Order: sequence, then structure tokens, then C-alpha cells
Amino acid sequence: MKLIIAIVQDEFTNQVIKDLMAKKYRTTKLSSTGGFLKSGNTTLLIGVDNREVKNVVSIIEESCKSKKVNKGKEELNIGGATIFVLNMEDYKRI
Ligand code: 2BA
Repeated sequence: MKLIIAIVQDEFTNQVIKDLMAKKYRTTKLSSTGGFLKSGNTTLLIGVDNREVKNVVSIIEESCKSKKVNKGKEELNIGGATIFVLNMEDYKRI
């Protein structure tokens, strides 16, 4: 199994969760803050079978779009989502 950690811009969170739920994927939503911009974002934890990873990543990609923001004189390109896929040693629901 894999644990997908997706850091998503807040404006896309509701749509992503709705789309994941529609496909019966379980997800946990955590409020988080970007270290660089110090503004709110959302971290989603999604545990899935290995074969589901591609599908989950596609669902996230569909709703999350990158955008440009200004920080001082700098223009930053914030990704729609930052995704980590980790091997999960064990998964239990008790
Ligand atoms: P923030 O840390 O607030 O970063 C927001 C955006 O600022 C980044 O977008 C990137 O365009 C820029 N940025 C971040 N650190 C920078 C630096 N040291 N120098 C110049 N520009 C920098 P994204 O890369 O799309 O990241 C969006 C959010 O995803 C981040 O918010 C952070 O919360 C998370 N993130 C991204 N990469 C990560 C990583 N390797 N580990 C943990 N969290 C990460």
C-alpha cells in the first residue's frame, strides 16, 4: 500500500475531496501552512493500494492548477499540488 501526501492550495481542496469521495477514496484533511509564503494550504492524507496511486494522482491533477503570485518584486509559480507517495509498511483500521 501507499500513503499519498498531497499539499493542495486551499481554493482547490473542496473539489478534490469531493472527487476523491465520489470514487470511494478515504482521505484526511489537515490544515497546513507553507513555510515560504506562510499562508494556509491543505495537506491531504490518502491511503491506497499500489494500483490506485495513478488514479488518485490524476484526480488531484484534474482540479488543482498552478498559479502565479507576487512576493515583493518576485513572481512565484505555486504548483496546484505537491504530491509525495510513500511506501506504507502497515495499514490497520481497528
Ligand atoms: P510554500 O512553502 O509557502 O511555498 C509557496 C511557493 O513559493 C512554492 O510553490 C514555490 O513557488 C515558492 N518557494 C517555496 N520555497 C522557495 C524557496 N526556498 N525559494 C524560492 N521560492 C520558493 P510550490 O513549490 O508549488 O509549493 C507549494 C507548497 O507546497 C509550499 O508552500 C509547501 O507548503 C509545500 N511544499 C512544496 N515543496 C515541498 C517540499 N519539498 N517539502 C515539503 N513541503 C513542500
